[in-house]
Amino acid sequence: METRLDDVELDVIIVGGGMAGIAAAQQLLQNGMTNILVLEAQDYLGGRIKTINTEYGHIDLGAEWIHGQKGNTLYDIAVENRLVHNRNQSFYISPSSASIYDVHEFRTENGSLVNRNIVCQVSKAMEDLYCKSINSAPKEYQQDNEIISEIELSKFDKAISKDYMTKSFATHYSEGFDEYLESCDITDYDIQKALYKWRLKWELGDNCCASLDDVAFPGRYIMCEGHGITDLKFGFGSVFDVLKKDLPKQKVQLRKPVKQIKWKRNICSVECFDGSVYKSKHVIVTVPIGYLKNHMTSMFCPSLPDKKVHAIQNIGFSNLVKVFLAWKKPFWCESYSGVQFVWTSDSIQEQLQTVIGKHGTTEMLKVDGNPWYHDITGFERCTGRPNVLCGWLVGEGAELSTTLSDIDVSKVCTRLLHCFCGDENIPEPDNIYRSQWQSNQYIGGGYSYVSTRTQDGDFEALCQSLPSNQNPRLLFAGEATSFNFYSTTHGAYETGIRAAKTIITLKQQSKEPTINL
Ligand code: 6YU
Repeated sequence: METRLDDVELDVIIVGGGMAGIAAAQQLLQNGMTNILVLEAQDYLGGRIKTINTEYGHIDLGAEWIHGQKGNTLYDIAVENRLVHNRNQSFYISPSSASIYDVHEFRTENGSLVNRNIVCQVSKAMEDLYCKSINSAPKEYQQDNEIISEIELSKFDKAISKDYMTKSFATHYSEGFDEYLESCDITDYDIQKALYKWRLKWELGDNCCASLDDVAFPGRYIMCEGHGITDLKFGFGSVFDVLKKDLPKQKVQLRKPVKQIKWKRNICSVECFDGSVYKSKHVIVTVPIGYLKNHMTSMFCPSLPDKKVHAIQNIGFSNLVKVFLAWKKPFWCESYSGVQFVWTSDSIQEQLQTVIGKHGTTEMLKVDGNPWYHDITGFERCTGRPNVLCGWLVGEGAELSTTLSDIDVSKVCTRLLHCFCGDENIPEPDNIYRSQWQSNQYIGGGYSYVSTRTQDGDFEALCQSLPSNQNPRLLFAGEATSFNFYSTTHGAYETGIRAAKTIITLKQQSKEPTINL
């Protein structure tokens, strides 16, 4: 007779089968801890890594690139498995990053091309503003790339000084840019300001936030050395596949949303929404911070300590939408890499309204009175997929667009391309693929950022195991619990390894104390 997993006592249950969860599982298995189970709410593993294969090639609805190289294990895995695109190939297109200024066209809503010198000038001013502040950061902010243990985390939290991060991203940039503008040629003033506004939108996307007023500057994020963006031949799913390939099927249960975790005993009990109950010595929680924000009250018994609740509430977590448009036949030429939308006035609104109105759908231009499409930063080519353009919908627009249909979004995007490219003949795309992370009840948004609401001690409280770091029954992992690499897949990976190592070390030391309640 087969053993039912809900009858046995497990060593570790991992809640969530994204990057952090699978990294933890892999680490435990490699260290001989095989009595484990991953409970994943959805019908696939990967979480915010979701590569779909289409007739136009792969589409990454979530994570797409590896950020940084040196010290980034995911980069090493990708290289070892020959998954990385060769930058020197003629068809390689530099993907979206702050340096897209070098390759993309910047156009205004009238279709006019913005002078490249001005584009580069503004780009440099913005980069200088960013670097100036990073370089003045206290040393304690800079953790090396080594994975640290749960117990040592508090050491880093002490580095968070209120004086250092009270400024928001918005304030930092607006003060600095005003100063920069004063030194500029007055004739370029309007276009420089318009480019600056474009850059702020790009930052909304990079930070995945609804407002830059809420983002603490400069945050704690550190880029691993090497290229900031590594493009993958078959999408991010291919890197994830390498990690999950040694995970035996019976160690994973899909479609198993966890309802409640009872954690204040020697043995934790994990109850799923389908009524099944599993027991284990340790539970590693890797669900996204968006899910925790919405469910932390009912998910834990006893409730989480107030400090942890506040830390979860104070983390920034908002939305970002990727819009992929695909044509059977591209309308662009081989050397084209993309177009960025630089808005100089609102006049296009009327034009858009008239043209789209002919199809009887003008209401799609404004959701709740807001022109959501202003928050599309532009469209860019995707390496290896010659018929696809990818656009980024950021900030409030990302949130507003979730109520629109694919057809409506596709029509508005086509109209934007007509205006900004100055070409009325651009056909409507044959297909559209859109990420919808915010409306996914198990994710709830894009990725985390350090908010200006963050208080001293929040990071430590967020990561702290319960009932204590010395007796870790309930452990926390996932991208938001990475000190320097939050928001990324390698950050998530590192936290999964960290949680697993904590348990492995305890087991090796046979130091699993009993709690008597
Ligand atoms: C990266 C990139 N990238 C684009 C977009 C998004 C993200 N990221 P998971 O959510 O994966 O797993 C948790 C699981 O838990 C999940 O499967 C749930 O179903 C499950 N679950 C929930 N509730 C449950 C329950 N009750 N029971 C059981 N299971 C439950 N990262 O490295 N490169 O290109 C991008 C991008 C649109 C949405 C990204 C990128 C972020 C990563 O996707 C993300 O961090 C990890 O996958 C998370 O893994 P996890 O395991 O923690 O959670 C200055 C400064 C600013 C800093 N910014 C710098 C970098 C900006 C990053 N740029 C990203 C850009 C893109 C394109």
